[in-house]
Amino acid sequence: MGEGYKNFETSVIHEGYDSKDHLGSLSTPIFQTSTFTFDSAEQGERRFAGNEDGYIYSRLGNPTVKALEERIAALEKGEAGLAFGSGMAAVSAVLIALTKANDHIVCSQGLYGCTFGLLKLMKEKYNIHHDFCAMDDEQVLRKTIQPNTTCIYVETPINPTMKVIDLRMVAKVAKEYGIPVVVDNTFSTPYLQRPLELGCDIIIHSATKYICGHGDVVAGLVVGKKDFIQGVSLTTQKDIGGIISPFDAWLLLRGLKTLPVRMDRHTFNAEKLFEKLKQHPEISNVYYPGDRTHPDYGIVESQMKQGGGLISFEINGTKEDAQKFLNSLKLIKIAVSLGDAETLIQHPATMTHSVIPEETRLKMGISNQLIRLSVGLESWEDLWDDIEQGLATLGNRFEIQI
Ligand code: LCS
Repeated sequence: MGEGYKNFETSVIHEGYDSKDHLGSLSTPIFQTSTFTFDSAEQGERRFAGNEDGYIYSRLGNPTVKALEERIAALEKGEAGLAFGSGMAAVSAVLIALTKANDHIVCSQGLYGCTFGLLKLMKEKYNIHHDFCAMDDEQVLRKTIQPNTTCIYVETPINPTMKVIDLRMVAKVAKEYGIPVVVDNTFSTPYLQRPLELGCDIIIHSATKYICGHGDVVAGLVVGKKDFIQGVSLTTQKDIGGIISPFDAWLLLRGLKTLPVRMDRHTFNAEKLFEKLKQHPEISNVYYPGDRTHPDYGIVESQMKQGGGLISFEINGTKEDAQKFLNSLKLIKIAVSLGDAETLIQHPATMTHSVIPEETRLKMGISNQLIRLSVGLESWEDLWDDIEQGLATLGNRFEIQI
């Protein structure tokens, strides 16, 4: 469980590492090694048998990676953590660990496109079915759970629709059936939301996003009970092999140190832009968890510290209008990914969620006019100037009808 520092802002900097253990090095050393030497053949035997602590080979564990794993576990208030080479390596390791052929998964009504792709693959290859559920009604959730359901898989806020799910309610229902709740906490980070404290069981992150914060690493993290994490570490991670490199683990440890400061600024900027976007005539709908007028704001208030840095909105027009708006931006970059210092914008229907068949995608609330904005750390005024000039290029479209 780590040192147990009282405050998050201290844990992000100190958990999982003590300079006294490393010749006083303030920064965590990068153990850039594939393997570890044994003092004797017998020691090698003891390590492989699990009778002696110590490192063997970097796919099975590495000190730099371990510091990251201990830090994320402490931040999520979990027993243990595990780092992966991508968010999808983390998602697939967890889902494969929790299922066998012919099982069933209940999912939130909306998932990142590649998670959707993985579920499709699991269905086609192993007959592991899934059902989507809005999870806004306890009874409907109970009805969606089957005798062979082995987990509930939730994103909240959901990428990219920003819908939120009441995690306490989902955890309560799951307990009745004795099945674990997996939460993809990528959008919130443990600074804004800690699902384990709300009764959920397993956390997944695409650490590529806010945890890294600088757009230079692809990585994933999982947090959960010690036994579960050890099981994943010795099976779906060890034998499938989606591990993180020591250098990338080091970059994540560095990024984490500023997570609270960055999240406060992302949220500050997003709140400013949300207010502006809401009032603009070229925009029909704006979706932001920090929207105090939204009927689900009560859920947000009860489980999130702030609304975060992501906003989605619908252009009052067509897919082509949405693309024209993106093309007109000068400061904001057209790119998938999120959580970076740079503000990024993308069109989910043709980019991150394009693998989802149109009918299912529309049911999830991902229209052809929907745009996702990952609000960065720049001056919000400069960002708004850019958005405003971009929206102005769409002007006068309705004049013909007057
Ligand atoms: N979970 C969520 C909620 C995500 O948004 C992503 C990636 C993943 C898992 C997978 O993580 P990765 O393997 O990329 O580290 N989301 C992306 C997005 O919205 N734009 O680009 C990638």
